[in-house]
Amino acid sequence: MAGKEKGAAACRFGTGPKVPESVWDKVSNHPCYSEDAHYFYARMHLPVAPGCNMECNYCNRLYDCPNESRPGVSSEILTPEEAAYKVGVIAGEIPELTVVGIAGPGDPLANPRRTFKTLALVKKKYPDIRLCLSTNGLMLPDYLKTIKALDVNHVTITINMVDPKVGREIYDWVRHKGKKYRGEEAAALLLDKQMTGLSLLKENEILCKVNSVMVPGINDQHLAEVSQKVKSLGAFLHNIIPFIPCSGSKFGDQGVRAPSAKERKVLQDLCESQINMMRHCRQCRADALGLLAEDLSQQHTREVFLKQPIRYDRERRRQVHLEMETKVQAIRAAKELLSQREELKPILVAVATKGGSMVNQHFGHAREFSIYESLGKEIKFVGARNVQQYCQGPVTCGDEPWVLDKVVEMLSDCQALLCVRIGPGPRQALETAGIKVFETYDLVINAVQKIASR
Ligand code: CLF
Ligand code: SF4
Repeated sequence: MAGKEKGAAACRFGTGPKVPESVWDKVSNHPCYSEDAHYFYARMHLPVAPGCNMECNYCNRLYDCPNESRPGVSSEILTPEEAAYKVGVIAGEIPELTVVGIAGPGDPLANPRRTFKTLALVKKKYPDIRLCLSTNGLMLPDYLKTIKALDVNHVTITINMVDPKVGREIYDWVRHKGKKYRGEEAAALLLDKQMTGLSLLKENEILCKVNSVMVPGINDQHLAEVSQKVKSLGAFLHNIIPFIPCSGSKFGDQGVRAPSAKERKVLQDLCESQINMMRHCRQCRADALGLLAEDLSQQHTREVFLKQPIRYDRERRRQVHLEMETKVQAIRAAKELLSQREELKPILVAVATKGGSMVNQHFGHAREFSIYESLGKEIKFVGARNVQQYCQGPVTCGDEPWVLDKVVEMLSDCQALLCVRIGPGPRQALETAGIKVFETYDLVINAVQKIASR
């Protein structure tokens, strides 16, 4: 659908290199593979894969909290039939849904029967939906033919190391074909399967994104090497995600800390010279649903969706996608215009946004700020930072000053903040910290450009 008609601007990945049109067609409405698409198109994870064939020292799948957003967490496990039914209901209710992925809460390929049955049902019943998988890669070479036959065009492999000596610190054990491996042997086996799987994906023209969990003191100094290696084997995109400390995981219990947003950005900037870098990941739950920046999973539980009728309407969905495509094109046109203007001041800007690539949210309502960087003639999205919502309503707003302190600290490396409205208290706190505040309602690109040109 998208991408056929446009010239050079349409074939760029974010601010990165151009990609061939055949690849562009696969990414243009995938919210994870295209930064522009993530403002408009939704994804849904189907939690059908509970088991795993290895133990990562950063993982704890036993803990479930509906308010927690991180991989491995799901409030329920669905059968393949329930999952396919849910796709029918949600694709009707949220026509912006373009991608259905299986990402756990265990590993999809450690649950092959449930995973492939689900994918086959969705492919048969809802052919305009893209299929996506996220795996540790251990069984990828074994199941590649099945993945290809099911038209799964996007596969993510989590690759945290390309050296078993680093790997032995990350993985407790790996179970492969009935045998359990530990230490360096386990890491070497996993690495071999991941590298083979990645090469096979490339050979079969299946787009591969590599996720790497950045763990300070364990693999943070090693991930540039990982980036280089996966690029050489044909990965399309690299996504460096921060370790989230959680009790019950080995690293969490040992007190290993999360990397700061600034440390992560330094690493992403370093790796971006060699590979397309994903910066808009929200580390979704295994039952996530909606735009990446929102999660509607708790509103669409089994109890709710099984009582709803399927209203999947392919023609209506096509119309909605055409409207979305027009909006995506407007953003690309604004980016293209930038390249014809004067150099911008290099600044970091925090934006309060509810989506649509617009400055369209009050400061006090933001649960995350999108961070944009102007550099040369480009403005790029460099990450989303979660905060506690400052204003919970007119009666209690401002009652907890430490919330504001935390927000200011989180944005301390930014020179400006854009929002629709802000009260005098927060404005003063931000400006005292050297963050200029601008109230506006505009396309983010245009608003940042105005500040960076002043
Ligand atoms: Fe899901 Fe992953 Fe497919 Fe996207 S998520 S399986 S590629 S449809 Fe996306 Fe979520 Fe980040 Fe994953 S924001 S955690 S990268
Ligand atoms: Fe957890 Fe995924 Fe590692 Fe399995 S592969 S232990 S589900 S993080």
